Amino acid sequence: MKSPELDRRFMAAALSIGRRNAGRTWPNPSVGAIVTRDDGAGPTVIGRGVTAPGGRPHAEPLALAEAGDAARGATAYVTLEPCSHQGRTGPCAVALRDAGVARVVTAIEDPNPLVAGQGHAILREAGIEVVTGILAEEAARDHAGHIRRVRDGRPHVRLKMAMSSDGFVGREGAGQIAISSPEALDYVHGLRTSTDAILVGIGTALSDDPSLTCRLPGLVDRSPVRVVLDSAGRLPVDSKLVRTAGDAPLWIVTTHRTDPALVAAWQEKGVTVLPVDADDSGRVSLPAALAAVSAQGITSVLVEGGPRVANALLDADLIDEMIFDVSPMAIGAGGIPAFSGKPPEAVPEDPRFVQIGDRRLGVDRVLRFWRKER
Ligand code: AOF
Ligand code: ZN
Repeated sequence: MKSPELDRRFMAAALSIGRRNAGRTWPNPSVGAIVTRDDGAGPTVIGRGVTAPGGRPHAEPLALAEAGDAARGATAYVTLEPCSHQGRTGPCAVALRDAGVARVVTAIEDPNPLVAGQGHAILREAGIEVVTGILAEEAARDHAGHIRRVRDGRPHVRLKMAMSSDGFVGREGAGQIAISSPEALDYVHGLRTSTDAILVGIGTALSDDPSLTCRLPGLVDRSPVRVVLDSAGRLPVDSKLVRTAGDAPLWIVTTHRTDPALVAAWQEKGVTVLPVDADDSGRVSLPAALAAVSAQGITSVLVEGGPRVANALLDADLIDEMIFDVSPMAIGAGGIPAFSGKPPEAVPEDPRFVQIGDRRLGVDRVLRFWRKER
């Protein structure tokens, strides 16, 4: 039995399996694959796979291994076109062909120039039925980081901001104010685990002295790479970020003018230092910083502050996704706007984005916006 409705259901299952390793497969996308077989009573899942942490093995050989000999004549659902290039192991398209799969359903083509349609071609040439484009929009969102990195040499930039009902992220001189509900905070820690890297500006690093690790019980080992933009080399060696460089990777993006003695002291603590060009104002050039992080393999970054970095990224048109955690509390006089220099209501109305989410987490409302394809 074969129907577009069934294809969508099984692709939805493959997408949800693929999401399991989001944030830990870089430089590769976290792909999901399932194998189904119909022995007369309707199709049943006989194999599942998700790209392994670190990016290998790919999803398809894992799903095929679980299916075993039953893969012969079966249908495979893969969230991304199976690869056609020779890696440490053979191409996934060849593995599917050699396993005797009769039908392959994919969500989107792999834009990686090493693949770019050739995976589908290998399958079709072998006489396998190939259907593509099933739940393509969802898959393009899940694989946004991979697509962005391959096409533009930068990661998918996801901005998260916790703000008061009147659009402020804090109050002048008040230090860190607790804005998020506990439920929203758990959600943010979940975002950290599903993004490759988390990025903050030096202003936030100095004022909050954050650790930026994922502290959901049992998920500490899933902390993302932490990236600090520090143009002039101001992050102290005794900051929490540097002190925890042994627990979760810490990368400092700085300019070439930073004191070599400080660079050496950071490196001694296990920090990876990425020197990039400065822009006209002497700060780290944002496109150069994102390119440097992408060159290391990072496909997605979560920007968690502060207002200066957020504004600079928005002005440079480098934000792909925005998540606003809006608390019912008001801050009022002396409030620091979420985007320095912009009125609080200006951002959700930004025509460059479409709203794709609105949910309640405890007393907070979490709004999600996605960059329109331009
Ligand atoms: C697949 N299945 O599960 C993933 C794929 O460096 P390699 O050899 O591991 O290849 C990485 C590329 O393979 C990556 O850039 C992307 O194009 C594709 N990822 N392909 O068939 C998978 N993760
Ligand atoms: Zn592959």
